[in-house]
Amino acid sequence: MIRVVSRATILHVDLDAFFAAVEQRDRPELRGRPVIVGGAPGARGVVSTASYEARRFGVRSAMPLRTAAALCPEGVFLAVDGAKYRRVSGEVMAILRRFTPSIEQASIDEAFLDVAGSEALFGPAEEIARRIKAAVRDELGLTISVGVASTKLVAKIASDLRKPDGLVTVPAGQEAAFLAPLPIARLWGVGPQTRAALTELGAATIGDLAAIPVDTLVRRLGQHGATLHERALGIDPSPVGGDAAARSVSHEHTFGVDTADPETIEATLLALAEGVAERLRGGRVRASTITVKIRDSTFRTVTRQRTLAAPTDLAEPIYRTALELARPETRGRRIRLVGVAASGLEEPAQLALFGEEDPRRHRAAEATDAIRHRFGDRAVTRARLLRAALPGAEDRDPTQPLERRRLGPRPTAGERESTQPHEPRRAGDGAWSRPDRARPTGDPGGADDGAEPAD
Ligand code: TTP
Ligand code: MG
Ligand code: MG
Repeated sequence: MIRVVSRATILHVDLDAFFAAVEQRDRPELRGRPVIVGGAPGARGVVSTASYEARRFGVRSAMPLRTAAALCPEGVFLAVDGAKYRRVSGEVMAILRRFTPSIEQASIDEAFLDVAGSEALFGPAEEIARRIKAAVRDELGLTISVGVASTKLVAKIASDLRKPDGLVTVPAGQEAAFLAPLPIARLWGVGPQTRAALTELGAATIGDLAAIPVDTLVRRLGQHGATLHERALGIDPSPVGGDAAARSVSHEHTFGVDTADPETIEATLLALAEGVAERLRGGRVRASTITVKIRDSTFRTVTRQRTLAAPTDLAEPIYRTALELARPETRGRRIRLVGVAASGLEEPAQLALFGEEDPRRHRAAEATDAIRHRFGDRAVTRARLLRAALPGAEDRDPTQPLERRRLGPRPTAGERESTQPHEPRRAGDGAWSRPDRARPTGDPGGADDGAEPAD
């Protein structure tokens, strides 16, 4: 195989135990103690993150707070202060921007940087990584872990390898050797179903996967098999600051009490759809793929996805689609959590390709956004939401600001079901699963690809 070996100039930066580290920084008495951010120990809801001290007790992100309290009775439980973490996140990103303009924020606490053009000024990529670590430590009192590699895929895996306060460089040409001993679950695009299929084929490590003939993988997993083969070798063509199609916007809501009431579930989906639409309009993008996430009282988590006929930034089509997707999954079940995500984002330049929706509806929606900004989210809401007494958009999902999360690319979309339990750590980008990269329009929607659950 011929391939151009590029240099290792891509950095992936990720803060260590971000929310908890901010709290420990601001409250020195918490340093060295097990800190669990997410809420009171007896509360419903889940752990956002835990300090490394708390992780020793087995506490993990997305674990129910009550489980965390049982595992770590001496833990210090703190509420999520979304506004503070967003502010600190902005400060970190500002430091990163001093080193290169080529930056792609991937979640609230991580970013990819391409420093190819900065080496003349700041030294080789690894030296830049050291400088960034020092700047974040000295100026913000936080530690980060950095991976340096020739592709985003490998840089991201590298940054996670020696946490906390890690720095791992994978020289160009050594990607496959670096990945070979690692478990396949580390790769983007290996959810529980794919993992099961690969295990059947005898692959436990990425090296095992790389050794399977591509034909075999394609026969078993379709086009996804071919992509996985490339990823196993460290090949990832996506550029830093890549296309909007790989980003998403999502909102989710955990009910105070599990509910089987269709009215409540529908009203919640509407509120979430409105929040998502508002953020799309705020980001001047439209989405072509809608995903719903449903978790029931047994913690069975399902995601369903559909590609729209035309991209949108309006609540109505998002809500309609979410409702259709959610209905079969919620009927007769007690529901704990619902989420709505929009992905396959397109910027206005691309939008000209699609028929414009009614411009008056857009103006009305934008006016609504303006009022929300002036008077708070609760000022404008529909009658049925008032009845349901739902939280405002800002309360719903404090971990998800209007940032553009980089999502692991997926080869195919379609409706799919995840297996339980929810596995947030592998995704690494927040409490919510990673919806897909948009399918090219024209690709029929709604098929179950069965290959890769969004978990
Ligand atoms: P992560 O970077 O995944 O985790 P982390 O920074 O807490 O720890 P690590 O050292 O392993 O990187 O997520 C960043 C923040 O996002 C995290 O501090 C809290 C929030 N988050 C959630 O709210 N829920 C989740 O399930 C996850 C994974 C993160
Ligand atoms: Mg982190
Ligand atoms: Mg992160």
